[in-house]
Amino acid sequence: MNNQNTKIIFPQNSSMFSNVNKDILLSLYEDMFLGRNFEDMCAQMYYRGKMFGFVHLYNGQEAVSAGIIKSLKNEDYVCSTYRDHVHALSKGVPAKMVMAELFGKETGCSRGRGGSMHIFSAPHNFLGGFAFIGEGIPIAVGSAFQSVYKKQVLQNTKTLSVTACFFGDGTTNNGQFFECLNMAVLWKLPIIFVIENNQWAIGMAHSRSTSLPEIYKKAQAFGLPGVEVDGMDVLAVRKVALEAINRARSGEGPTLIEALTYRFRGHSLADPDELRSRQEKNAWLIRDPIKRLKRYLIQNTLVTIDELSKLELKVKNEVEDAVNFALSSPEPQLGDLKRYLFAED
Ligand SMILES: Cc1ncc(C[n+]2csc(CCOP(=O)(O)OP(=O)(O)O)c2C)c(N)n1
Ligand SMILES: [Mg+2]
Repeated sequence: MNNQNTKIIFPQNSSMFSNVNKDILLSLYEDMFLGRNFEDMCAQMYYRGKMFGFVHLYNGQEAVSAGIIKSLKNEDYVCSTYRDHVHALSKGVPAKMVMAELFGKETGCSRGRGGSMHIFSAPHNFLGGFAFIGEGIPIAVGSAFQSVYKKQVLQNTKTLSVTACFFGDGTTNNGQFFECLNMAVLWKLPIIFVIENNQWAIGMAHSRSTSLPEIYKKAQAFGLPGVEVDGMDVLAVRKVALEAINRARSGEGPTLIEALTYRFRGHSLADPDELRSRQEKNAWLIRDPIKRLKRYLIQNTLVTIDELSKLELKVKNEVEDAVNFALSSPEPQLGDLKRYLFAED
């Protein structure tokens, strides 16, 4: 079937010997470990009937979220897709508020009205959560535009905020992608387009659906830097992220980053995942970004197994607490059915 046409591209570069301090290494590990555990817990809760609708998990892609978002500042913005839980966690939205949102509870970050595909948090500059593919790209361009406007026209900020806009390989075949690249370059916007090329768009292999499979090369037509990075290597992602963020913040304009990655689960929890070959899945599974960082940390005696075990236990407790919080939280009131449709004074 599709598998015969699927070409597996593994990036050659590895950053594993770069100089990153221990606190940062641990925070990257913690963030990826939280993302993985949170998503595994979601699968459990979904199959127990605790959450409804479509739920798209992020397993396998954690190095992209951690490498990019952990390099941003609090005042920077993140715009996501329907595969959004882990992006929100990396941006600092508390696990319990994301979990409660997935349970449809009033204490969720979108007050239980959004669910899995519409995670949103104004205090964390987390712009969502969008069910339509490509829907977030113009929103992210707007976010980058307001930052420039505030600085240059209103003169009320000292530095530019950067917006990181995430989307998938399949989405790059949509029109908004090209329109937004054009505007971002034209106006030198402080934005990073992060393409998570996980090789598939539901059951459509990337190489069968696009004219030029190397997405980063499409940047050239619009005149912005296009960078390909190993999306299973958090330190490699972090390195290109920092360069792109510096560029954006100093007013030099946008960068396109194509992170080569893979999702370890089906497209959504409703997908039996029968289209991708076992051979292809295994080839990517051995490149698991979390195990890879762990190996690197231990082999280079940067941390002890004890330190990592403590961190892992802390994260597992955080995810347990998130479930208990979501379970014990109230449902939205029926009388509030129409609330939040419009802004309140
Ligand atoms: C405008 C629009 N068209 C079609 C869909 C149906 N759809 C949902 S996910 C998806 C594939 C997207 O693949 P990709 O961008 O690679 O993201 P991934 O799921 O791999 O993270 C499609 C076509 C949609 N949600 N929105
Ligand atoms: Mg994809």
